[in-house]
Amino acid sequence: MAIFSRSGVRLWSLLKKTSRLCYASQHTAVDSSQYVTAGCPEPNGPSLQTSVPGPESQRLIQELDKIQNTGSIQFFVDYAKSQGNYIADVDGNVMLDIFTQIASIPIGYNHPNLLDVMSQPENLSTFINRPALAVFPPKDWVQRLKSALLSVAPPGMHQVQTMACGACSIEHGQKAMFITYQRKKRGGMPPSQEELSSCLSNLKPGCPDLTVLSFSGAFHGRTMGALAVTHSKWIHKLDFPTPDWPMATFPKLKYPLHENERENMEIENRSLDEVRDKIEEYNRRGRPVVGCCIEPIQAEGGDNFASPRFFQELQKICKENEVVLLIDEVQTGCGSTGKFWAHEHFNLPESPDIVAFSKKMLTGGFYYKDDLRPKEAFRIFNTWVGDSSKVLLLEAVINTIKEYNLLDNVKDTGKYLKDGLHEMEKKFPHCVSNVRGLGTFCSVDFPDGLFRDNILNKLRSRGVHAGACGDRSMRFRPTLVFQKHHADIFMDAFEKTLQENQ
Ligand code: PSZ
Repeated sequence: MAIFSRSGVRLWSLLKKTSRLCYASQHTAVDSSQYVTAGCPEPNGPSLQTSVPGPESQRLIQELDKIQNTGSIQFFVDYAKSQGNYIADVDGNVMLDIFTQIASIPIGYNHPNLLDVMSQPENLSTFINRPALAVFPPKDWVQRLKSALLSVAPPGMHQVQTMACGACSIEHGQKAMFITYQRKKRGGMPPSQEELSSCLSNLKPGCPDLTVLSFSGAFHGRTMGALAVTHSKWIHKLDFPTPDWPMATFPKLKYPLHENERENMEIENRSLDEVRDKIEEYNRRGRPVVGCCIEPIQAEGGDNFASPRFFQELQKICKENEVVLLIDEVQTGCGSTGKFWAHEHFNLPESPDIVAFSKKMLTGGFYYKDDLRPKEAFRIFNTWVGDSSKVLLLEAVINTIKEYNLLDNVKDTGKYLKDGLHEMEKKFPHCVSNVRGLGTFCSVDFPDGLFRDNILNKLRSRGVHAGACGDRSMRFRPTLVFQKHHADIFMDAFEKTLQENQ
């Protein structure tokens, strides 16, 4: 654990005091300091006072509904009282959180190492004054980028661009593809006057008809370019005039993998053939494919995996066709698969061309190969281009991952979790199927979406907050400090729930 400054001790003891006050009135005594998980004190288990959402959450939802649509809100959270793997709501309920803000909490709620960053007087100006980073960076910016982002860069990637969120990172990664393609096409010549004027009216040749290939079931974000490569659900897409860009079928593997090797290989080969065909077709139509976006594991689309061989072949096709390969690690990055980047599981002969990140990385952004670096300033640009205070926190996250060997923890806990899920699959074969995962990035399928949603609700009434993905899957997106005893708490609630529902 980091050594506290005086103000750090104050902040932390305040947080502890308030948690004790809250827990004092509960039936199940929860001593916030009883367990310490990778340096983070947390309750010894879930404890529920009301159903979720409870009366206070419902009151707040009604209040908020006067101002905005609240259809997506599950419950209101007390973030000061949430600790480690446990999320506390405004009704005094404490739940084991295996969804973690849609996979975005790296080392648990209120980890002391993060509170410590907040409490260092020399860091305060970074939190208070949000800079326009591409114009007026703070004096320690280069050092911070090196000690945080570049220290975990995928091998062979030395350039990094921060951004605010995941979609924004994908969007600007695509711009890097387009800029590079056009620069090469011009062969070192500057853009013509016609290009400069036509681009202002969204017309050719300044706005060329370039395309980016993506996959069925993909999710890359909701801004226009990111949405054009997203194909998971209509709710993201309907009514928006996204361009007609090529889409290939993402392989849908059959489980268990070892019993379906030949068929899975054929499924993947069909996808790869489609990729080749789409590139050829769009190139022929004068709408060149300049980039390809893919998630290492399709998350929103239902936790769909493909083999390392598939990704190796895809990279080969991209290289043969001079297509820039963007691997979207927004949900998979930062350790939850047991390696820092999920694509490290694929043994690619060389790094992808662009790797996008956000969520657990706390800042959005992307790494890219030198060739994709824009020659002119202001081409990949906006006001904030990220947030330097998030990079400060990220540095503490990365140090904590190293300090507590959290990647090893993820591998160990992930194996334990997956073994437990296989047990459930054996015990309840009509309910649970397709157990899959890397590290703790695991998931299971249920017979249909209704069944799944019912299981998630019942789990929540047992104090476990889990998430859905795809049509009928439940996904595990715990923190990197999720351990075997947390997996036991989940498995106990899961088994009881399945017993009721079989
Ligand atoms: O409904 C939504 O907008 C959701 S639910 C989960 C996400 C978005 N995930 C975000 C995401 C992602 O999982 C991948 C693989 N790529 C890009 C994004 C977009 O990130 P944000 O949401 O930060 O723009």
